[in-house]
Amino acid sequence: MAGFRLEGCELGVATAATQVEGGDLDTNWHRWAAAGRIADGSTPARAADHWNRVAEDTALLTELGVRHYRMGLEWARIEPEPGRYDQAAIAHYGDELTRLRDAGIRPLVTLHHFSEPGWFVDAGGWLDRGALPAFLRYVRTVVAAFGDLVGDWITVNEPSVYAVHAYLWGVWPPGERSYRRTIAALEALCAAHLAAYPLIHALQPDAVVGVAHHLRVFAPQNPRNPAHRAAAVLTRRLFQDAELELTSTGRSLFPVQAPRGVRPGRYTDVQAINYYSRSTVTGIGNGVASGVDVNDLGWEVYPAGLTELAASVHARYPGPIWITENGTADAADAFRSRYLYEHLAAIAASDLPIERYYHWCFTDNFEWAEGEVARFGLVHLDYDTQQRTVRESGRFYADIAANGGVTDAAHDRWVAGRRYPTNGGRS
Ligand code: IFM
Repeated sequence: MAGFRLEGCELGVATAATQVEGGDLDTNWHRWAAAGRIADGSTPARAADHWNRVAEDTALLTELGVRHYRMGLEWARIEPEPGRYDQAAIAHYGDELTRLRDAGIRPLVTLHHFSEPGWFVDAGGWLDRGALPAFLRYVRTVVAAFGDLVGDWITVNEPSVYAVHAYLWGVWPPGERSYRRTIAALEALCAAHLAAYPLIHALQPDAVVGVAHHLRVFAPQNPRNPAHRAAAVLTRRLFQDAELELTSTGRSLFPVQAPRGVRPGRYTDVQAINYYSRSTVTGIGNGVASGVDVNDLGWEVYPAGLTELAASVHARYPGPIWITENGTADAADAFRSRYLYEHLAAIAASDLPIERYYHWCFTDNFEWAEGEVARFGLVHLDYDTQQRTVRESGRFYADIAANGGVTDAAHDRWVAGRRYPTNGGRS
């Protein structure tokens, strides 16, 4: 059985503002790039120039036949100075959202996806007392402006990824290495969600609101080694379980504390999962087993993990699930179709309420500290000319969207014979 139907799960693609829009802005990431901290020397000022190509990109989304588009808002565009809202930027996003709706594509809007204005950074970022009121002011403005065009919101993207890269490993802005401040940043981002959730509902009672969690399978490198097993449990707790519990229920789970005044309750309308890979650990960290299938960034390809994690989330927090990101870095487009096939097949075979799947990414884009080299797009981007070309995997995705699943013919054309590279140990 090569083909399958994808019942009850609608398809979309995902992006984030800083990764696709381009523009010479003052954000934490533009500053980080100016400081020479991007591996390939690129900057988000170029990206996919999406800000100037909304009409072309909406037409491309229509060509792919997707029903959903996850996009981010660039806070620094909307509020370039504290309390000053740029009406032209707001109108620009309003125009984009209108175009999407006119094209029959439902937007899912992310309010914070790793990037923030320079003035917010200067004030101390998420560790400053003023961070939460500033974020809520921005959220109120945005929801009031776009509430008639948007009903689905992600408040914060991958809080633990942001906290760990920025405050523990020091590889993202602000480049700190402090466990204490990592936990404080994680708590601040969770607090931002816990406060934004009721605010959005007060403005828009029918809104669907969630946090996009980056979930990985954490496996002990040697399952017989108790230290490795303990490391897997601890890493999972720090990296995902504490964040999930706090943002879903308002309850503390060591090592994160609920903010004062937050009552336990329901704080998400949907469990939003970003899934890419499995990590093999020996301590607190993020390793990769050897002899496994990997992508261009060396991340293990482990399709079963998607539904393993979704089932584990669903057992704790029943309700609808959206896969708000899933994809792979594959510059040659050699195995992306197989990756798509295997992850969607896992969804099709499960009885979990996975209502939506957003592939990451729509086009190639600026991949944070890695820059432009990591190519996640269904659509290839020539950064110099900004020419977009739908990859074969993009054509496969369009075929899946058109047929409500993978046909045998599509499997033969796009999947059969495609192989992942391995990281050694077996061919
Ligand atoms: O590009 C990122 C995205 O911003 C957040 N989730 C993971 C993606 C791939 O690394």
